[in-house]
Amino acid sequence: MGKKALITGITGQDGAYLSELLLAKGYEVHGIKRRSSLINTERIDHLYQDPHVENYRFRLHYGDLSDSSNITRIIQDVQPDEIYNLGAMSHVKVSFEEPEYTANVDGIGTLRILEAIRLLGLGQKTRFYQASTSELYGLVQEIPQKETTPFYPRSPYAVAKLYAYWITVNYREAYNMYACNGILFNHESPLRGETFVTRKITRGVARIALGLQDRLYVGNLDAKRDWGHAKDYVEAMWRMLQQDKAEDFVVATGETTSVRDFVKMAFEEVGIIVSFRGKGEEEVAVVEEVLKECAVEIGHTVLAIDPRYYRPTEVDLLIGDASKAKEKLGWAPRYTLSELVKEMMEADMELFRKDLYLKEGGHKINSYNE
Ligand code: NDP
Ligand code: GDR
Repeated sequence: MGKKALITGITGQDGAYLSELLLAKGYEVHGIKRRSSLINTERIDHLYQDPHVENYRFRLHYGDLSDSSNITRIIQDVQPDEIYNLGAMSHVKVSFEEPEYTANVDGIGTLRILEAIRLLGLGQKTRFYQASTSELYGLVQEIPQKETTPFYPRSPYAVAKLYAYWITVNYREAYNMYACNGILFNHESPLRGETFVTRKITRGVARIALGLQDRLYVGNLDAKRDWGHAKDYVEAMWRMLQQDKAEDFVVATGETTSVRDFVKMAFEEVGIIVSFRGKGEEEVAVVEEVLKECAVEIGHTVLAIDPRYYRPTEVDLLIGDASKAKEKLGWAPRYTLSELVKEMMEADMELFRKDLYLKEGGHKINSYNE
């Protein structure tokens, strides 16, 4: 019999990649999905299995991290060997608009799972992974950031995740549970949510190159992030739960890049060379050269600032030191940033070529790009 895993946030970016990984390893995978008025399983639809077939190993349960009786019942039914708590209101900017909800789901939601494991008497059976984040480091205290770097959260999201981090440590120490935090730095992919900056950029650039959009509006171009590929990062999550002893680990590439440079790289992928002009809110990106056939002209402004995307408090610089993960988990990233950008751009070009085809056929296409 393979192991059983329960994943919260299975419909998200990491949930999809982790499900693929665990199914390939022979796990029975259970996931919690929220009821939604629209179908929200697009990222995992390829994993769907007919529940009537034999050896049915991928199961979804309706649930929500704000509902403790629901969480407890699912854990009781599934009796998982491993729980990966990936569910969260994961958008930093949105957390300033929904701080209380974010605290409930991202902070107390973690407690709800830990308490369920404890009260159901699964403390010595079920291993627990908490999706902690580099956002905990917030205001720069040390460069690069590692497991011992002090935390200084800068958003309601990060403060909620700080609670989740410490309650995980506390349950490990108080009840001798196998519970650990993966302090993951930003990780992206073609499955990344459309409103996070990398995906917003690759979508916007693809649409501009195809003539579906005139200009992209973003916020702070100076922010620097340590961006890796989500596929590499879910492998680290799994490895964290296979050790003799539960510990917390930083997972990062060790390289940092500004949002501005990410923009440049994305445009370069489609043969558009841009230069940045002006400062602050007046900064724009203008086309300098066009190396491949596409729908823009030299001198055109393809990107401008919209201060609406600024955050009340920003995290300026993240760069992680994953030496501990390398040493104890044997983990290292396989993707470079260039490979990541290339994969994301190819996927978004493919996606929007379909829109172009529809538009040329006289159909209305969606232009939403927040
Ligand atoms: P996504 O935003 O892509 O996915 C979040 C998941 O959580 C979705 O499945 C979402 O469901 C679910 N969810 C949201 N609210 C609730 C709720 N109230 N109850 C149950 N489930 C809920 O995030 P990622 O996959 O990128 O990230 C996974 C986790 O890792 C998150 O906890 C995130 O905070 C954390 N993290 C992410 C990093 C990254 O760079 N990606 C870095 C470090 C940490 P629905 O589809 O219905 O919205
Ligand atoms: P982040 O990711 O806040 O690091 O959280 P995001 O991609 O949203 O922002 C990264 C940086 O880009 C700047 N930025 C913009 N961001 C967005 N979303 N939209 C814009 O238009 C824009 N312009 C500039 C931001 O100000 C920021 O500095 C992600 C999430 O996945 C969290 O759940 C996770 O914990 C952390 O990564 C690690």
